[in-house]
Amino acid sequence: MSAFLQEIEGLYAQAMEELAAAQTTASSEAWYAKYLSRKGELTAQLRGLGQLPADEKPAAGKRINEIKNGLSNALQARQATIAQAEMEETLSAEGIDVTLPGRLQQVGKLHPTTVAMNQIIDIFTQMGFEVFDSPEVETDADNFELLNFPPGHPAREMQDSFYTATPDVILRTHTSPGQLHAMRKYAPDPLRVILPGKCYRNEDVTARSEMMFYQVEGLAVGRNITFSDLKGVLFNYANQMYGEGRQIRFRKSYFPFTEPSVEVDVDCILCGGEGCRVCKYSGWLEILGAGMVHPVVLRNGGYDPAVYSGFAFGMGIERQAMLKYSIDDIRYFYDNDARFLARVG
Ligand code: FA5
Repeated sequence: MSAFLQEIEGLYAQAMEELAAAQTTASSEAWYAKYLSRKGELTAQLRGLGQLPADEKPAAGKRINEIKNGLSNALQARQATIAQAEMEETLSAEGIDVTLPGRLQQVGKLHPTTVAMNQIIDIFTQMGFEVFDSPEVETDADNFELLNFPPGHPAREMQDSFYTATPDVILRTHTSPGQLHAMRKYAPDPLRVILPGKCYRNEDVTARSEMMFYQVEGLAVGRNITFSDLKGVLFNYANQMYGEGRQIRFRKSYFPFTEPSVEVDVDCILCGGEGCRVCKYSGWLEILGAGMVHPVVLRNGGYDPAVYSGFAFGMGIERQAMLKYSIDDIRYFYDNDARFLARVG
């Protein structure tokens, strides 16, 4: 064997030995730079090929190419082994068990108030009610006075208001001022609307009461509307919302804008009517106020009370959701606890 071939065989053996000792990606790359790169030792040998006597060149050239291919293949195999070992080391250091199933992606849900509100809207729109938008900021006149609460009227005490910096402009305490907006738009035509939205009251926050809550108002005005129509609509609503056979009861009540006025209760589904914290141990949960639209309000809305009559109702959405989903404290609704939000819907 020529001296040249002896030298490159020695280089080959040495390179293979060093490659077998390389333990990291970085050391395998250094090995590549040392032997196979353009400035590497094997490339330098290739350049020396030109100096060989002509009869040695073919055999030497062939052997150098074989060695180069052998080293390239060996490098590829070594790097695959190193990458596998490095991955295993990282995985065991991070304590990941790759055989465990992956984590499910959390999908967002509608807020329980929105779920209940959509159900209520669906039930009433099926009965022919149209959704009517009305503002959250109202004048004292529309929130109270034109609904038959004169200034200083004791019924105003039922709804402590949040005032704005503008005199006589308040955050609405109920959705009832929307009745006036709807009547002004439709009078003298008949109307059947529901008005969903936020209300604000300066109240102590308890398990049953929030300072900000949602109501849905209902209003129907026409020539022959009677209290029986109101009862029929509310029975139908309660059966669809809470299931057939639900108990509801009408209690006489007072609102300045309806006459006669009632409050409607559903039997408490948290305690089955036996009495609990939510129903204040009465077995019943008040869900809405209702009545026949007061003649003064009809007139303020643009209808002649001698010709037209109407009924109205207003219900609290969170209270309905509490009943339907067995939620025993209204404060959960706006605490933003994702566990609560995931419960409904
Ligand atoms: C009213 O607000 C009347 N506007 C309802 C009405 C409309 C009567 C049309 C007649 C005709 P009341 O203050 O009772 O009434 O409230 C109605 C419903 O809103 C209550 O039954 C309750 O479900 C809900 N609600 C009232 N205050 C709060 C509160 N602080 N937090 C949560 N829900 C409340």
